[in-house]
Amino acid sequence: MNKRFYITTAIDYVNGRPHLGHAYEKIIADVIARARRSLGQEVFFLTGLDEHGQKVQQAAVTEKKSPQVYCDELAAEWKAFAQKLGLTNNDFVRTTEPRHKETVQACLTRANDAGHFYRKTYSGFYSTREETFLTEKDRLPDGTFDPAWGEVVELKEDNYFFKLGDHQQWLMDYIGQNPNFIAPDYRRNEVLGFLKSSTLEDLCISRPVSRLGWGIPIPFDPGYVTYVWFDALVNYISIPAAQGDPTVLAAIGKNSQSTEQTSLWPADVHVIGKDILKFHAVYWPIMLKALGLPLPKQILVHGWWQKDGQRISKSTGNVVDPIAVIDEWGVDAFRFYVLRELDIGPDGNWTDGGFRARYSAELANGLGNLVNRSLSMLKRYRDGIVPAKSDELAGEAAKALNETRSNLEQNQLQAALQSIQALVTRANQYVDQTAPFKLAKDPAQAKRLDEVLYNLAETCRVLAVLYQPFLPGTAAKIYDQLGLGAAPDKFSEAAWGKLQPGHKIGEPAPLFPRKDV
Ligand code: ME8
Repeated sequence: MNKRFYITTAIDYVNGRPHLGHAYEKIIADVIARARRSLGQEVFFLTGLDEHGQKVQQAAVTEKKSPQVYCDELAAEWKAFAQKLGLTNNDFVRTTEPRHKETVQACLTRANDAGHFYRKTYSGFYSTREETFLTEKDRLPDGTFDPAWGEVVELKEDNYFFKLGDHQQWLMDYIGQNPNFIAPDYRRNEVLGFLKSSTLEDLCISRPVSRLGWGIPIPFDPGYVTYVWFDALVNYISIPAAQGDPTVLAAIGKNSQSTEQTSLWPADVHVIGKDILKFHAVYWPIMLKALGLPLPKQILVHGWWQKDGQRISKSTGNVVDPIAVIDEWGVDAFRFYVLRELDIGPDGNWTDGGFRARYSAELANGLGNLVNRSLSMLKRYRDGIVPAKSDELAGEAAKALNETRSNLEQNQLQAALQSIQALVTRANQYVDQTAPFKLAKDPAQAKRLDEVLYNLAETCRVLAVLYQPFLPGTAAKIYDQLGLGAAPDKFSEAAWGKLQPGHKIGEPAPLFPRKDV
């Protein structure tokens, strides 16, 4: 049984509406998943929803619905959203599903039996909005708490705590010895800095049922439910357990209920946003260590989008609605823009003008124009029949292929797009330099025209394969217009010279209609 390349995203809070940030993260993961498949790996891509907690409970009460009905309705919208983005996830986890809850409870039992938890009385301040306990360190200089915490209440209650502090030195050593564990580098340094400068406080992992009913019951104390993060993070192993992953099943002491065994754990990449870095790079590794499980290979941390230089916010109306953009411009244009504009790491800024400018310059006039004029000329001058092979652009195509492969293997998606675009630019230049429309007027230049037309058609084919993880619909259209039956989803097909002389291409049609803007 081969271990599959296992990639996950953060699971979104079900009670928000899908926005640009959610879409961006899921597209990053989808492109990596598709790229790995194209490179010949077996992939398992997981995304889903985080459905427990106080906010969901409150929202359901406000709408006079049971929390489960409320979640079920919203989950349908989120699943439709995943489809709209063209995601190729292999599973979709909802934390209210029995298969997830069982694993959370098994993990709690294991960790408790191994002595990782203790119960103590907590008294102090609690932020209801963020569902978290606050300490003196969270106070502002004037003694109050930041309004971002929402209502802060004083509490005195018994809870279960997870001994994080015992593992601080181990975690620092691990991060130090595994430079690729947290990417990009500056996020790794941020975690190391935090671990070096502060002592980890033990993590409260429970909430009394009397205060929060909408959660997973703690198996060894029915008076409590699990704190949301201990529930949410476990999705990364609960789905492998449900898929029969032997490593996870052995760690939680369960037998496979699935007929098939799929080896997934450890995850290869957890794609997450910068705000949840501490949960993934500090709490999660320690939870895994307590369960005797290996750590994920990489936590890949992306930045946050703003719109017009301001925080995206429902209350101020400063939002980008991915569905509206996709309906107007197509899903590939949306996928292209977010990955081309923003590297994985820094924060980005969406402007409608910036989106239109890239659409027009890079998609309509760049790739779209190249494919359309190349195939239209082949159709017009050679009746759509591919002429004899020629390899004038083979060197440039090979360069794009090698650079793209290397970038994809390192999850450098923006750099991969730049390498591919360099080939588009070169091929458009080649059209201008060789002027096939002039060659066509001179019968003595027939052989030269054949060469040019072959180079252009073959470059379009190579581009379809290279772009496929990013622009799956467009890549399929290019193959279709080339009259090629198979899907352009195998990277090895990007090798030069696979387009056969004598083959008849299909009908050219614009890929990215120009818009008057
Ligand atoms: O944090 N730009 O859920 P969530 C880019 N349920 N990314 C953004 C963003 C923005 N403006 N806003 C949010 C949660 N995100 C938890 C996760 S994982 C076990 C549990 C990203 O719906 C954010 O950084 O608030 C996170 O990675 C993801 O969207 C889900 O955020």
